[in-house]
Amino acid sequence: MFDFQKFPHRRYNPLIGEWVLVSPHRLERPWQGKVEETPPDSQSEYEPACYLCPGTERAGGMRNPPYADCFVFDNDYSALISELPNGQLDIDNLIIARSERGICRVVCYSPRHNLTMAELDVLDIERVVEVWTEEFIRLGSLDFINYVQIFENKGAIMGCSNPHPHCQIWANQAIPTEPSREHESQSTYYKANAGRCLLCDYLRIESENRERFVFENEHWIALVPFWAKWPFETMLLPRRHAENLSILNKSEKKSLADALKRLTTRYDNLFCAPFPYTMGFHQSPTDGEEHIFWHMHIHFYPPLLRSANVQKFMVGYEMLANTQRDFTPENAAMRLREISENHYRSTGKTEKGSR
Ligand code: H2U
Ligand code: ZN
Repeated sequence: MFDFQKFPHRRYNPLIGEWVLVSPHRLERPWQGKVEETPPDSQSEYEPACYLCPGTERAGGMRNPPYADCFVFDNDYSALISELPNGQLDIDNLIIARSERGICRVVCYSPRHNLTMAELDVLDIERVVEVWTEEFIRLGSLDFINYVQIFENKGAIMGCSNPHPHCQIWANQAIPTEPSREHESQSTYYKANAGRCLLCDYLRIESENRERFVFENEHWIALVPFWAKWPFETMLLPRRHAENLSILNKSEKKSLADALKRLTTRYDNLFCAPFPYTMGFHQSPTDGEEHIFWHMHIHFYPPLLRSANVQKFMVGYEMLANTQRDFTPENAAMRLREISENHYRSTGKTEKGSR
């Protein structure tokens, strides 16, 4: 019997058709590389210099209203523009380009500058889920918007420009690369398996021994996917087959807010520090077609490896060959499962900056 917890092997990611190399035998590799500075924990509730706080001025002279819960606005530095002429370039099928229309939005989760998702009240997160849903429906219904990407960068090492709790929404004409790969895989699986859903089937297998489950609530399951490439990568999946946010009922949305709070709290507690990540939804396209094979989900891709200040780099072999990890996804799931759901900042523990 091959021991997958001990020896090198490759795992297949059926959602995007990629492999990850798992090397559990080299777990205790010494580290003399980059050490992140842990950011100070002592920001105030309101920062007059923050362009996302209520009442402050943004770039370009716009002033934020004195908002009380969520606040959404058009990104002042949008990567996409809604009104554009059509442009096409194709030279011998090798030099190819197309004009791209779209809209970029910024969503502030809360007027309070120094809170993260983990520290918001579940009721506040419910409001965020409501706003995501409204934005998804409104942007998705525009005729030139075929995909709505909701994502959050948290932490300076993930490129987040401001600790004020916020996310972004980029909505555009083309289906971007990652969702498009998932789209193809789920569609192909559905056709090849008499109309069964790839992720419903995956959840059924994972539910048998739950070794990669982190936790579950009434409507959502948080797990480390079998093919996780980031050390503590997780996925949040609705138990019920739902293509996108617009299909979720009230109880499923409440349950999602609960799951988001619990997962982000576990992350912060893992190294007793604000846990950086890129988080985002993958949902069915909004191109007006039927996408019954789509099972929505949320990915969390956190870069931390073994402490608040040692991160994993996706370089070298990862850039040139395929992604690789040392400790197994089962091991990561076990560690996340064992962690408390009471936030460390509320229990009086101090940050650990050490390795
Ligand atoms: P990130 O921290 O995830 O990059 O998000 C902040 C976004 O806020 C970023 O996309 C926008 C930036 O363009 N922004 C404004 O729209 N107005 C501002 O005054 C500053 C930043
Ligand atoms: Zn702020």
